[in-house]
Amino acid sequence: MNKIALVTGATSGIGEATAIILAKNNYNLIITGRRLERLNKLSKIIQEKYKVEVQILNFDIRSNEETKSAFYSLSDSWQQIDLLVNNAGLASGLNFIQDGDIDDWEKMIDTNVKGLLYISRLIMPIMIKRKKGHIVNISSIAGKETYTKGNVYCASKHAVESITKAMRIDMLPFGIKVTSISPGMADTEFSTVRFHGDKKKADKVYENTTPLYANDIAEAIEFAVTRPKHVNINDMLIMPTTQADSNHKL
Ligand code: NDP
Ligand code: 8X3
Repeated sequence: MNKIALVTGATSGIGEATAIILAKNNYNLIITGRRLERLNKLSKIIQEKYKVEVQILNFDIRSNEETKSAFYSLSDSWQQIDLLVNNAGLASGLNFIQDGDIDDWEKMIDTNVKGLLYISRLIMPIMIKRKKGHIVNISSIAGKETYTKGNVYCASKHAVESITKAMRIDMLPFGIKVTSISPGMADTEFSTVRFHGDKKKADKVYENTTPLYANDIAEAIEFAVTRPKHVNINDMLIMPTTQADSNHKL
């Protein structure tokens, strides 16, 4: 029987690349996000190419009600999730904290922190009951450092780091693995979303440099989830060769 992985935010970037690499590793997949057309397209590609089964959950992870009703729409056998990849997340805006937009702050905290908690709260008890499972949380270099104008995004990813450590401690008795993956600059839709759809401004972030690509992070996740039962990868910080830290980039 194939294992089951649920990947949040699989409609683009790191989540999409992760869903594909997990399908290559014979996982049956539950893919989530708000853009249904993209989920349908990805599901079709994955099923045709990798011959695994796919379920789509189309919901906004900022809503606990939507998250619960999407999750409980799964059959009992699909709820037996072996791997949860908490990837859905975003930066919204890039302003000094004193000029911050409250709507941007709420989007980031509600998605990156509360959304991650909502879906995890549904799946952790199932993993505990089965005494197995693996949770991979996508943090960031922004969860380890704070940079100019990064304020609330960095705070949300610092929270992810802390939640990851808490999960590892509280689920230690049940044999559940918990991994944190922290990418540096990766060329996805991330900057377009951060700049509220301004693609020109987003493209400038990746101009004249060689950033990470989504697949680089998917490969790191693949490594973490294919270790033997007795090995847990606690933490991976993955940077482009052109970036030393948040403040030093070529
Ligand atoms: P993308 O913008 O390409 O992908 C973000 C994904 O999150 C999309 O699938 C989006 O789906 C989903 N998402 C966002 N908001 C919601 C929501 N309210 N409900 C459900 N799903 C949502 O960016 P990345 O692939 O780069 O980002 C993935 C993760 O990686 C994020 O957590 C990000 O913080 C982190 N990260 C990114 C880095 C980068 O430089 N790119 C570096 C470090 C970390 P949809 O819009 O369809 O709902
Ligand atoms: C995304 C990378 O450096 O923009 O988490 O915070 S960064």
